[in-house]
Amino acid sequence: MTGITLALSKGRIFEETMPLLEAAGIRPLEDPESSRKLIIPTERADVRVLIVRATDVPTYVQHGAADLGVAGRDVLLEHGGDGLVQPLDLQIARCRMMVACAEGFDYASAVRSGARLRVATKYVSIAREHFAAKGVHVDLIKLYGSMELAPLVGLADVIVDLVSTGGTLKANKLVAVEEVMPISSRLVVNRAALKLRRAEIDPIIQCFAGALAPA
Ligand code: PRT
Ligand code: MG
Repeated sequence: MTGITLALSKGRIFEETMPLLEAAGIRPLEDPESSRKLIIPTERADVRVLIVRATDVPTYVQHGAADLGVAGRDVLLEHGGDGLVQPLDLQIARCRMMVACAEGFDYASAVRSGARLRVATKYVSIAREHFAAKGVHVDLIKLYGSMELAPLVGLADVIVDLVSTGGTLKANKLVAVEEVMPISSRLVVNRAALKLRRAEIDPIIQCFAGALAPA
């Protein structure tokens, strides 16, 4: 098959990737927010965009259903990154992975006490590694959303979640107590495609690189 297929998620990643696509001369012909189409053609006849869930981007690229994609560092760490090359940190969709708890919870002494900590999160791998590195024993509780609820109803002592403005934590009377890592989105490329079709794929990576704001 010829042509380039790019996997993107709707919302902030699509919006923040748009200027980089422009730089590569790739203008999608429909807006994924209003269109129900999942395969969106672009002004370049040789490039199409797949609209997938943010957490599914690495899977499409790993299996070669898409050649390139844009995914958060959070999503890539949870996926594991098999079969993917990550040539660029695009510095978009930035936020921080944080440990947070209820306002009244004494996180520091809970950690010091050595008692097991109940941690609710969608990011089980990232949380496991974080607490293992600190030598804190945890019971991980996997959730798929609305993590903020867990400490409020006694499901967990703390959550590990993404924070950008802090508005969601504040609205639920939670406080961030520790940074796990800064998060931004990366360009990901199928490893085999990059080897076999470097002549087609390299120019796109170069256009993205050139369009990044100087650090
Ligand atoms: O929404 P959906 O369930 O379809 O998928 P998704 O949440 O995985 O996708 P999307 O588009 O919301 O997020 C895509 C990527 O954006 C993530 O993988 C992150 O790398 C990045 N990103 C940047 C964020 C945020 N900022 C962010 N604030 N992803 C999620 N959030 C959520 C956070 O989980 C929390 O619920 O926003 C809430 C906190 O926001 P503040 O502003 O109140 O702090
Ligand atoms: Mg979301």
